[in-house]
Amino acid sequence: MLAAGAGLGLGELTAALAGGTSPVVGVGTQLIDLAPGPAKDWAVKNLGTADKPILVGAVLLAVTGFALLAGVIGASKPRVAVGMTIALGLLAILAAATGRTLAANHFVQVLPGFVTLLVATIGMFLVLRSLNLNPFGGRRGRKTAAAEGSTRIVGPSPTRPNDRTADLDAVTVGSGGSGGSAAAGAGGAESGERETPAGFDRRGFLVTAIALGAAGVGGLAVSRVLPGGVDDATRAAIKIPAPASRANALPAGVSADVAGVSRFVTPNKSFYRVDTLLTVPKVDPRNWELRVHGMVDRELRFNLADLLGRRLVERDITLTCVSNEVGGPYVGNARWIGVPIADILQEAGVRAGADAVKSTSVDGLTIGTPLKALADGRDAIFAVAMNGEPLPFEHGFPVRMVVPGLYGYVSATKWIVDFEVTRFEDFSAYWTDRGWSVEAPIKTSSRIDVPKGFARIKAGPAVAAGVAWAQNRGIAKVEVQVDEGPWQEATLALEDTIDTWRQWTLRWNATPGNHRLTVRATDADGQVQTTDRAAPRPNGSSGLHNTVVMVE
Ligand SMILES: Nc1nc2c(c(=O)[nH]1)N[C@H]1C(S)=C(S)[C@@H](COP(=O)(O)O)O[C@H]1N2
Ligand SMILES: [Mo]
Repeated sequence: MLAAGAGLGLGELTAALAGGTSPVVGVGTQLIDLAPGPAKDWAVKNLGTADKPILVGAVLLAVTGFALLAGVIGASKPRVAVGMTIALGLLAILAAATGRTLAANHFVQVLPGFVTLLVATIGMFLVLRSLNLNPFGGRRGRKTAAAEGSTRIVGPSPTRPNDRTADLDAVTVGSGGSGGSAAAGAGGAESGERETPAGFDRRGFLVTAIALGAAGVGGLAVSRVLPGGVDDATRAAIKIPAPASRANALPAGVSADVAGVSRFVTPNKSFYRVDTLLTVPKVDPRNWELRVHGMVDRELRFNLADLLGRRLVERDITLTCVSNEVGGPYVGNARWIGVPIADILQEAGVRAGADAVKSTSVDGLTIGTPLKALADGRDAIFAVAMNGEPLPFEHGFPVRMVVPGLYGYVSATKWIVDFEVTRFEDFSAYWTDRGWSVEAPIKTSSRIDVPKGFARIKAGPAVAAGVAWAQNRGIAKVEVQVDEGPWQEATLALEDTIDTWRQWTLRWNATPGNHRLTVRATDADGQVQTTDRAAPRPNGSSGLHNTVVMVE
């Protein structure tokens, strides 16, 4: 048990430090994969979310039993015990090598199993040797000669200075302080050893046992308190399969050719970020799982490999934060790849009466989304990639929701782990508890990027440009007003999709003096952006963006 414990402890530590499959989780996952359907259904139904710890506990129990058996057999057949230990290690390696794997590097994948094999085997060998059951020596171990003259080892014995047991007891005597207690200690040791086999290396056994115990407990403890999470190389190495349905190639005409206007595709590095976390979760994709449950006919669970193996779609979708002030920066457009949420809902089978989804991120934050927005044909997805790479950690790696037309706080759950079909009346989400609306479709909005506020420009022909968005409806028209003049229709850049923002430009004749430019958009439903000023809370800012320029 000491040998197996040390192997598992250091195996877990390796998994935590280097990545790769944890021996216990690897074997457990294989058991899940190999379990027949009815057994899985039973576990899901009767054990619920406790199924994971129960499975891990069962694996540990089995390992303990196996190790115990190896130990008992080892007393008479030490080689068999070493063989059984090797078999245990090989099982860990086999589970890692054949399990669902996301690591690009197979060596790292099996490294923890290999460490378990090595440490457990060496540990078993050392324990056996210290018990004078050297599995490879035909003759007795190194202590035999020293013990030969006596059928048992006695206490402190100045006549045998080479005996390590004697040394140990000599130290006990020396540090005992009073002769009485030292004598008692030595006497106890003496009586305790009457039954031990000839050549039993007590100190060797103790040192080995303590070392193996420390390796097991220490390795396990350290692996649990390590900061955890994966490094960026692991994230970047995940291969996103080619989507079954590609986004349209971007026509050059989606970008207004004006310096200073927002880039049509927002680079990941400059994409706005809104969440409640001080440290970005670095979810290990090997341990990640999404649970789909609630008012469904079938509870479903997906790991990342499962999702990557499904039908993927690639879509350009503009995200907006409800906290964005008029003219503010919390809007960005990216090319996402993901699994259509509608596919998953259909597979799970939504029960009558459900009207919402409560999704939960790895940090426990909850978001409520109207069910109809996930199943009305729009491209709501479980996104796995953003602008050609796996999701950046800050943007929800490994999987987040993206729903065109809804503000992020009611739809864009990053680091998602739980997806529960339910009813709005049965829960309240994180932001709803903080004074934001339960439902929040994105308001038709527009922004002036050029000129910047209070810019100085030369009199004469000038250009204004910016972006407008009304995701899931589309932008039909953008107009600009100079001072109190008539609304002038801006030139719209090509539309990518109705779910993306749209760029606009207006050429105007700048006359000396200060001028105010105001912009308004009309969505494809014909709704003109409202002039009513509203603060972001509770369901998004409204009102028209304007910019003052100084013309010289
Ligand atoms: N887990 C989690 N997901 C979250 C949030 C959060 O705080 N935690 N914020 C939401 C909000 S308010 C917005 S606007 C978007 C922002 O996504 P981004 O940071 O990738 O731009 O994520 C949404 N998803
Ligand atoms: Mo947001």
